[in-house]
Amino acid sequence: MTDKELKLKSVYIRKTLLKYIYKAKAGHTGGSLSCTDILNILYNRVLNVDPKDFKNPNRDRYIQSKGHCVEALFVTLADRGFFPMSDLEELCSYQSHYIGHPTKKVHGVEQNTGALGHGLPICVGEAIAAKLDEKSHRIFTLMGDGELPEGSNWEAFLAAAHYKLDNLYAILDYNKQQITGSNQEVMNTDSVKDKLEAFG
Ligand SMILES: Cc1ncc(C[n+]2csc(CCOP(=O)(O)OP(=O)(O)O)c2C)c(N)n1
Ligand SMILES: [Mg+2]
Repeated sequence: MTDKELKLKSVYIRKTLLKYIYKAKAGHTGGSLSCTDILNILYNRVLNVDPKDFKNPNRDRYIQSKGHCVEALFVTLADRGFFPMSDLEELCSYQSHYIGHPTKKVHGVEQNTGALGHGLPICVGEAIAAKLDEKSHRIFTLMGDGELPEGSNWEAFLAAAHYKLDNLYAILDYNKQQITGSNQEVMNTDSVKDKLEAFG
């Protein structure tokens, strides 16, 4: 896929997720729009995953820690062929698997997430397991900057550095906002860069 095609796909993903959030009258609009480019590039440039062979033990793992932004994930997965896009017509409807947070009942979702602060710790476990099994697949997580106040993340950062987990990729969607206001107002985490460097 060319850079231009990738850019156009981001536009398509944004338009599509807005359509389904509007239809469902539920969703996390800002956070999903914020991570669309990241998901697009992960699923169309970076991750070694195959919708037809999703359980392949050698696949790369992607666990979305900012689980509330599930609409961006669902649309990206559907576009990549994990399930028909039309499935999202039932987003957030009674008894649907396409609920407001990622669940493993949806083909292509690695892990149930949504309670913030769990994606990175799970990925640290996955990364250690891959090393023990002498596997070369990679582990990715996408975190929100508003979930950094969860203490579990900082234990996970410590462990990742301690065990030298070079197979682990923690991506931070550093949009300086969270649901109830700016990070400065809700919980100041400055300077994230200095803190992460200090944690190794
Ligand atoms: C443990 C926990 N506490 C509170 C919430 C409620 N909550 C959902 S999203 C959110 C803010 C997330 O902000 P951020 O991670 O920055 O996401 P983004 O800006 O990318 O949408 C909060 C507090 C939650 N899902 N889990
Ligand atoms: Mg944020």
